[in-house]
Amino acid sequence: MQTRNAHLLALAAGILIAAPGAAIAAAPAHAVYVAHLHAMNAGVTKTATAGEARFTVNGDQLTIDIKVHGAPPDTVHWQHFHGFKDGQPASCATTAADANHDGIVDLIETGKASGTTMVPFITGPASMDVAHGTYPTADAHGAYHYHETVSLKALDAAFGKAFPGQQLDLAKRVVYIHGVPSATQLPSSVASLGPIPAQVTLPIACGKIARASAK
Ligand SMILES: [Cu+2]
Repeated sequence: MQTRNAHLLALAAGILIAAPGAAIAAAPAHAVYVAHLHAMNAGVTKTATAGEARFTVNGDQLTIDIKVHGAPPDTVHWQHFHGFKDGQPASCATTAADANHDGIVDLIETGKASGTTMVPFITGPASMDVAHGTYPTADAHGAYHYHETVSLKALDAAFGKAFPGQQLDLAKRVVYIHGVPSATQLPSSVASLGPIPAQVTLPIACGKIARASAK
């Protein structure tokens, strides 16, 4: 009986210790998050886009590293994290998301699994300028490396403005890489965002962000 009580006490103490830890976990001072990017719509790109997105939190600094290879070469690649405005966890859209059965999973069709476009990985992500930001261009071999460091406070503030009541919550988001050459022929059934050409927003890779380690 004594052992059992001691066990319960230890359990209660653990809960007490865990509670403030859980609050901190929402915005850890040091953490690494990784998304392994896998190809989508390879039937259109004729390549296998792959790579890794890595998010390193160090105090107020968030360093974003996105390494991509096998992407359509000499092409600008829009890239963002997507997620749900109500905080539910996003996942990458699969081929099952092809609602109109045109053989292509377009941006709009990713919405059910992945939510909406949230933070653009552009020069100066805190501007949150999805439509006009400067995105990376793949080289002649289809590779690029995006590297950007941003103030977490600034990005948090901009994010809260765009998505009231929401936090960055990286572990609930997915990274999308988009873009095929503008001359790529796509069926008219491939949907895009407003006036933005479908070639620009076509998803070519996705990866779910997960916490990799705590230091
Ligand atoms: Cu996107």
